[in-house]
Amino acid sequence: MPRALVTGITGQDGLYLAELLLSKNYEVYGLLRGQNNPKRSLVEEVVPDVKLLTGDLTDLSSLMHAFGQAQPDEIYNLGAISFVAYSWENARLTSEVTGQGVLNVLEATRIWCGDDIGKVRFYQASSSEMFGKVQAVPQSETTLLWPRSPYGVAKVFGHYMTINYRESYGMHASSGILFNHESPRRGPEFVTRKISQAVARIALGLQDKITLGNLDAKRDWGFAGDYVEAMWLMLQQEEADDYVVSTGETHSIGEFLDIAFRYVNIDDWTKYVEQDPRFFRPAEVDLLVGDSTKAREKLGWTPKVTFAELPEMMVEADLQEQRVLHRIDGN
Ligand code: NDP
Ligand code: GDR
Repeated sequence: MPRALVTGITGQDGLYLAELLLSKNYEVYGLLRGQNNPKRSLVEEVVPDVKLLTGDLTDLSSLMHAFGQAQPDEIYNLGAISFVAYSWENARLTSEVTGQGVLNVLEATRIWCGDDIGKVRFYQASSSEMFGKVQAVPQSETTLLWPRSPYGVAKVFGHYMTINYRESYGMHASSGILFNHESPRRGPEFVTRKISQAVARIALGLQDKITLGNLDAKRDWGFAGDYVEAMWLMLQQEEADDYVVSTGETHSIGEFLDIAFRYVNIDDWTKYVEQDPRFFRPAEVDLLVGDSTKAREKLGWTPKVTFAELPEMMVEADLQEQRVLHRIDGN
């Protein structure tokens, strides 16, 4: 039975990846931080077969201890401070967790492997935010990086450290440059979930409006369940490498709003949406669209959920959640 250790187990991707690995008969270990993590019960409910270990990306000795217990064949480093807006307010912390945290996991892997560097395969969750002020359209593995936030800068550090450990030590270390991916499990601070939750609540009469920032930004949005499959595929390859994972389509926040509101029979969303400078960013990433030819050709990966299905899936899930929360009859 192969063994996997997943950091960021409480996050959106951690849960989908754990489900995927368990379905493939892996023994899955998840790294949980904090002495009383409020998301422990969620993990226990969604993926009860995952074995939880405590540790923090900023604490090398806690990672070494987790490695000793999990004895992993594969390590998926998904843990990070992942909210871009928050990274300006907590730049140093972001650099320590999202940047240097990667170095800690790589170093723990190297030390734990000892003379047998080939015994572990490593995945790093890199990000399209590294392209920031894009230098080419669409963006591929060779596009020049130009991060626009402390989060993006920290991810660039982690990305190049991963490549460096591959080149320096011959480690099977791959970096997935994933474009935005969403789901009903997306944190409510991210724009898609903020919208789907608000649309559900507006439709049920629980909320009057939603306040957003820049509606013109364009993103290449896919479904998280599809994207974790690409992570797993990367670690099944003979050679470690870097891959862009994306749909190849780009859409504005406005288009996401169109579909989400239409799902609850509201054709004109303008009277429900306000903009507030609070939600604008000091430096914006205006347009992201990925070229995932390499992942499609080498990994045989392809996204299944379309852009149009994504807001509908998320609004539907939020309608159900809000109905349960507020004891509203669904009929
Ligand atoms: P989430 O924000 O949902 O999850 C982040 C995870 O990191 C949580 O489990 C969180 O734990 C954990 N974490 C935070 N700080 C620490 C720490 N100090 N030590 C250990 N763990 C920590 O992110 P996603 O699931 O959406 O993303 C997974 C990874 O992929 C992240 O690295 C993200 O940056 C990256 N990524 C995501 C994309 C996306 O569109 N979703 C696109 C490209 C990259 P806790 O719950 O305890 O806070
Ligand atoms: P992003 O996701 O920054 O792309 O990072 P987010 O959903 O936060 O923002 C997307 C775009 O929407 C605009 N926006 C708003 N964003 C939020 N959160 N809240 C608002 O009210 C709002 N109004 C407009 C933003 O300005 C931005 O342009 C995500 C994270 O998952 C990262 O960890 C990951 O690396 C990248 O995707 C790829």
